[in-house]
Amino acid sequence: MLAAYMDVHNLGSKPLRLVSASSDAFGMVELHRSQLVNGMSSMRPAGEQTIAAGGTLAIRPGGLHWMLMDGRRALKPGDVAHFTLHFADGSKADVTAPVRSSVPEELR
Ligand SMILES: [Cu+2]
Repeated sequence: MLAAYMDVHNLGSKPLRLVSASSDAFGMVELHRSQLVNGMSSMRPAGEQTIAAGGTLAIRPGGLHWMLMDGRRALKPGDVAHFTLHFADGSKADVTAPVRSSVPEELR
């Protein structure tokens, strides 16, 4: 199972609404939220997220993750995957993410 993690900073002066993401490497990218229910980890679609002006949306283990589905090519550590974040105001942000076999220490 593959997931993507990142911090999304809103450097603007207005709230930003993160609507979706797309990728060259995956047919479907969905924002999920992990939660503990009766000691069992589960996840569900998180929906759109609003990032306050100057704020940061942390997409990190234990909270939010991009669920990566419908892989279009084989990925191995050292490869990169490209993502485009789509915002409600029509703006986009390009993200290049290194492929790793486990979550790096600085994101835990
Ligand atoms: Cu998930």
